[in-house]
Amino acid sequence: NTTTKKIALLLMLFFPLMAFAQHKISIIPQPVSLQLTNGSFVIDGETFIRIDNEKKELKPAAEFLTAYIKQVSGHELPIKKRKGKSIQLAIAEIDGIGDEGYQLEVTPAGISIRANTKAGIVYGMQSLMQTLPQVRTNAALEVPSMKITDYPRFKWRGMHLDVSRHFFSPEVVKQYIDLMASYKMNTFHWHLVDDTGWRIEIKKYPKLTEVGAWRVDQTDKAWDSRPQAKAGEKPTYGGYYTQDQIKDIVAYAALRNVTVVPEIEMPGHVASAVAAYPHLSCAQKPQLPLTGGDYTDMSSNYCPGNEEVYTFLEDVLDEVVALFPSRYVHIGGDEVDKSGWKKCARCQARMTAEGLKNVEELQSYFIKRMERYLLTKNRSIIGWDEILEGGLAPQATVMSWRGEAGGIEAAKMKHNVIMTPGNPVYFDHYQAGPEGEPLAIGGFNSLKRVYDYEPIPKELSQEEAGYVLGAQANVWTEYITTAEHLEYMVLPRMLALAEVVWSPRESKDWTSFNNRLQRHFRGFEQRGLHYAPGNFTVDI
Ligand code: TNX
Repeated sequence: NTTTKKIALLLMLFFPLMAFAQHKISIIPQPVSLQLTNGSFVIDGETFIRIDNEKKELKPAAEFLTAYIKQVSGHELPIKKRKGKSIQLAIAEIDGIGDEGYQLEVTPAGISIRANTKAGIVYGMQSLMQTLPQVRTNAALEVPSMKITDYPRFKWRGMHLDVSRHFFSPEVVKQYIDLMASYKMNTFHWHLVDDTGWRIEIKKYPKLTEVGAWRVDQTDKAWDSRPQAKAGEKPTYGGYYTQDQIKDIVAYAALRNVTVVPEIEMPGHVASAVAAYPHLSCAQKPQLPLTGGDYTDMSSNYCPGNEEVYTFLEDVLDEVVALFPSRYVHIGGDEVDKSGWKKCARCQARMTAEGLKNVEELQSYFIKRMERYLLTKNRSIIGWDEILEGGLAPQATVMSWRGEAGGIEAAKMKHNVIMTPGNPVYFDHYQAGPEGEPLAIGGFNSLKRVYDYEPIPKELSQEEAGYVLGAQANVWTEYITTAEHLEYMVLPRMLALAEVVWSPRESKDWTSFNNRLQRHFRGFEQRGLHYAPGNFTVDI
């Protein structure tokens, strides 16, 4: 009948329009609520950024937005106080959006971003920037009218980067932080120490970087087997960050609401430190140059029986906390081969003196001592889930990497937990293939598996679930040799994780995510970013 026909006709007209409008707004992570309204606002040479005078704290945020708009349009928007055709940034008191939420409203008269904090303002800007072109254009910057109310599900939205197995320059680290920030990831876990390289300048112990940052062994299985490796080209094994470079990176991250959490590994994975200062290990070998590869034997761990080790680490941590304002310092604790400690007379003496029954308790003694020291500096420790063995330090946060079991155990003990299970959030694992993919450590974490990840395990009660601060992807770089390769491993999987940790659980929708992803892929192409393009919905 005619009514049905009319409805069908209306729907036919309406749906393509809706699809078009939705396509223009492809924000990742999906906002809590997004309503499209009528009309649009055009940012042009007349537009200015409006902030109230007394809110000086918003000036850096305003400048950040100005720089972006200038980059994509050439328009240099002035920052003013008055009303008019503007993008207004305002700190307000808004219920229900917490300290990272924001409201973004676009009408034909102007744009406003309101939030309780600077962090929220910056996230509102990130959402706005996702609706704008990604590269320089002469087209009008037209933003559809809409109203967004948005806030995160988890407070720890992390990305880790191992800069020890391969070194990445400060520029690459900044670009990594930039990418994180565009997707509202807020914690950068910087793995600065491992066997293959000590990457942070410590003024009191210059050999850490003079010796410990430079490998002499230049063979590299991962690099040499890369089909794309060109003759004569070599990845960067050596290097470190000066304290000035670190301060600069920490400030760069802070402007984007990214907290940098340093990881200073101990008591294992420290062949680099031991190469520089051999008296720190039980073996007490003479100084040797640092070779490549991972070590787990007694000559590459700190000696928990030697008092000088604690003095050394306290000195190192003094310099570390002066550089990083983060409340947390990650002190590692993973994969220590403790068999050497059984053969070490000083370790045995320490165990007797402290009444420790086994080497697990010796490691726990070590970690607890470091926690006590950091607490005097008002810092809390995070450790990999091995720190549960032999007794968990009283206030430690546990990073659960060998699956979720450690995290579940810690949450039940009322300790904070960050979920980083190897499956599915290790981004050093394959995302497709393995045929045609760059050589990676085993494991298969497809985009879909990352998207389907749920950080709250079923085993936890509602109260226990409250101890799960959030989730994080870890990016180990044994096989990741260049900045391009790093981009490829992280894009687009980081976008899936961003939606896991930011968007409401009920609103997760794989099809919608894939549709929105297309616009981001175009942006990556325009910006020359490497990404894994496939639609890897088929698991192997
Ligand atoms: C385990 S995850 C490690 C790293 C390796 C990684 C490779 C963790 C705490 N330790 O040292 O790089 O596997 O996937």
